[in-house]
Amino acid sequence: MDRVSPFPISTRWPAQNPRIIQLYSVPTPNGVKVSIALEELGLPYEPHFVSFSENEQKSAEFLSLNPNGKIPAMIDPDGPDGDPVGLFESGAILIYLAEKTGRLMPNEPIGRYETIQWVFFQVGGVGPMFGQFGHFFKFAADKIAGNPYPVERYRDETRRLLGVLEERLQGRSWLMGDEYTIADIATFPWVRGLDVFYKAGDILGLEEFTAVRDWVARASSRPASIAGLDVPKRK
Ligand SMILES: N[C@@H](CCC(=O)N[C@@H](CS)C(=O)NCC(=O)O)C(=O)O
Repeated sequence: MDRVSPFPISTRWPAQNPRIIQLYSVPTPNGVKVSIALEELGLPYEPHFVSFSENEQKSAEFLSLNPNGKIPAMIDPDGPDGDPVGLFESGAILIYLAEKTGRLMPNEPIGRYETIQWVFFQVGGVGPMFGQFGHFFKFAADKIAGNPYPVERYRDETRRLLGVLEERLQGRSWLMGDEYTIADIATFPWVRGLDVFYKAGDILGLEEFTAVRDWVARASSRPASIAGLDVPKRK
């Protein structure tokens, strides 16, 4: 038997090529972190689209790989010691891919921990706070009509986090300096999404964050980003 079939998720999303990484995702800021990293690393992978409109992320097959019912999730049939490994949480997946390949993260210990620190900053701060901002500003605006508090709260926190990134990027091309790492890959899709998905450039005053804007433009224009930003294709 191949090494992907034992994972129940493969009954709903069968692997065409079970010898390569299987990615279960949607092209959202969390999902594209993994496709962009895989493209940067040149690792072959098979993307599977998980339909939110059909609530597939909460299906029994998906929950068998990620009990938290959120994309992205991944199976590497060629994991540590050649054994297959299934993973969820984008930050854990990015660290795994960096360590598997010895790329996209400095090898020396302090640089490695600093990179992981910025990945956690994204996963614990940028993602949840920007996500709440987008929820109230765009997706649930009708539910809070007449109450400015939710948008103001998350707008202020989003701007504060952008300020942290702006400061970090002074004199640096990337979050870790000269080296493009998983910290950039984790973070830039979320900042890009403020404009592209939420159309919130004005309310957030995005033009003030010049170093952040230049960094997003640099990261977005990398060939791997262009290739990974639309994966898996929406059905
Ligand atoms: N901390 C998780 C967050 C994942 C997450 O929030 N994924 C969203 C899409 S961006 C999702 O699957 N939402 C569907 C749902 O909550 O049902 C990670 O970084 O992987």
